Amino acid sequence: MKPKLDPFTTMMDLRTGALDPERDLAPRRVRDMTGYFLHGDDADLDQLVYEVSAMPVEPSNSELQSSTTVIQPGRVGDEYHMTKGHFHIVRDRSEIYVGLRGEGRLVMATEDGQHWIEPMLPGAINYVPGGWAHRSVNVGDDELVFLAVYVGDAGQDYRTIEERGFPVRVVVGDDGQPEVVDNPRYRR
Ligand code: S6P
Ligand code: ZN
Repeated sequence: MKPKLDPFTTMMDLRTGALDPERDLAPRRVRDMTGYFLHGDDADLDQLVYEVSAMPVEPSNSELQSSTTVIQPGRVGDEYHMTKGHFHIVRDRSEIYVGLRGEGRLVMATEDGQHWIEPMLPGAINYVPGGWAHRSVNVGDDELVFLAVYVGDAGQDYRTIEERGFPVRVVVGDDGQPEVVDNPRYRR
């Protein structure tokens, strides 16, 4: 076969996730996440929640997509900063996350309402099988940084999560530690 791409290398700062050369950077602020946090009404709309930096590769199933995500420490109401979370549009497409910095929780859920939580930390390789929606939550005082690698044609379905939410939320408990509680707004 005739190759479609020339090989290339991107340098990643293992502490900050910064890519060199810089890639497209997508910031997500509280204003971009209306409806995602249960108690988000009084939040500062300019507050930066996370940024994603993705490699420029076409979205086909013969490629691997990759990106780094940096989630700022902080909360909106009682909920820790988190990504929007999504199913893959092509539902059976899988993904791995490699933890680089900080402490997080990877919240996963199936369409029939099961949920599953894995720890995110430097050196952890989290496997997200096809069929599991995934959301990363920064429960620490530092940035949460991780590398994601996924099947090229996976695509991101945000609408299902916007409509139904995740079955659980990760909140700060009375003892100041992260706690997983049911999401009263979850719709299966
Ligand atoms: C893509 C992969 C990650 C996320 C990123 C931000 O399939 O799971 O690159 O896009 O962590 O999360 P979200 O939910 O805003 O896409
Ligand atoms: Zn994904």
